[in-house]
Amino acid sequence: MPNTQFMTLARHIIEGERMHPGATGELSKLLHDLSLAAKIISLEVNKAGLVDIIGFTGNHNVHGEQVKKLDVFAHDTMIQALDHGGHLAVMASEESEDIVPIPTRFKVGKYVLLFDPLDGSSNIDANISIGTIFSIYRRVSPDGQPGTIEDCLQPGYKQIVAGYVVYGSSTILVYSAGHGVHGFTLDPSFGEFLLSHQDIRIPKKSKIYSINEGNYLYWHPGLKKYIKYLQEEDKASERPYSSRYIGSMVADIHRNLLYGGIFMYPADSRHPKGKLRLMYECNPMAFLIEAAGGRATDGKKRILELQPQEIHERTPIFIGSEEDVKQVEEFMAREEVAEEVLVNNKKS
Ligand code: FDP
Repeated sequence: MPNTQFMTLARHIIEGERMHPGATGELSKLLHDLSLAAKIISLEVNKAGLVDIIGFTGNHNVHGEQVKKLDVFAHDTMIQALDHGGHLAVMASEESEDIVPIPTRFKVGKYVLLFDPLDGSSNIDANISIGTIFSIYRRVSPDGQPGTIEDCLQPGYKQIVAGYVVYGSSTILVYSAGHGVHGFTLDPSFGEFLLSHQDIRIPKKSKIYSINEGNYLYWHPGLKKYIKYLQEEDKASERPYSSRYIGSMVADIHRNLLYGGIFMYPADSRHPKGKLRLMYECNPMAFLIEAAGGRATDGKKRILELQPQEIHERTPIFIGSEEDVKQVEEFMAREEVAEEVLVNNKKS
């Protein structure tokens, strides 16, 4: 057991790599560059109220949402910190419609990085926690060539590392390379991420649900019943649950990871695919939550097994404490069976 006192992120990554004989150190360098980008973004996020950086650029991102200057800054910072290290073949970002190639003047490497540079950005003006989410794969296209869209469109179970950085009351980077989920808090006085949350495990059952209840009218009938069930009183099953919804995925998931909870962004009658993005929001979060002992599905299928068709596709998501996610799946499945019986009865 290594001494965890003053365990920096850099040391933790290197010690993790030592457990894999034959590792080239490229992944460590990639994670190091990523943490550098996180420090720069964190600094800028903290200055957001001081400098005249908040506000709309007047542009829209690929999803038609208004882009704020800080989103652009975070996207550019990620690329500038990561494109020249020689470890990446290609990148993809929420802020870029197409894949982000590695400039030809730099060496191409064997890894693929997908990221959401600043998730929850509609909260920036209100000083609410926001975050950066990232996902790393091994390339599938031939080495030495520019990376391709196929490198980016791999199912989530093929991720080798995933993580997020939450810019909140402090800046915390949480990552997993598959074995354990670890959190590091940025010490702003000397600019190092220090191990603060070792081997995080999400409680199997929780008392917290997180969902945008403003969409209630449009939900699946099983989901409506489930939420009503959580609000009923029953001491044995520790109901009613508490409702906690920040509306900033990184912050909501981070809280639920530590305290236990279920976070849901379902499909609804207006948005049949939900809202959140599979490749750089749901997959990395599902990888982390599963590594912490939780569960993540689209209501039926495991998020990590969904075969992506395009970089910016959306998926419904139910993620968090295992028993709670299983229970909402059961509520929805039961309602679908009941509906089928009704339809069949009408026909006969
Ligand atoms: P935002 O629109 O502020 O960028 O993925 C985007 C996201 O935030 C998530 O971080 C958040 O969980 C979700 O959207 C909030 O959506 P609603 O406002 O529809 O609840």
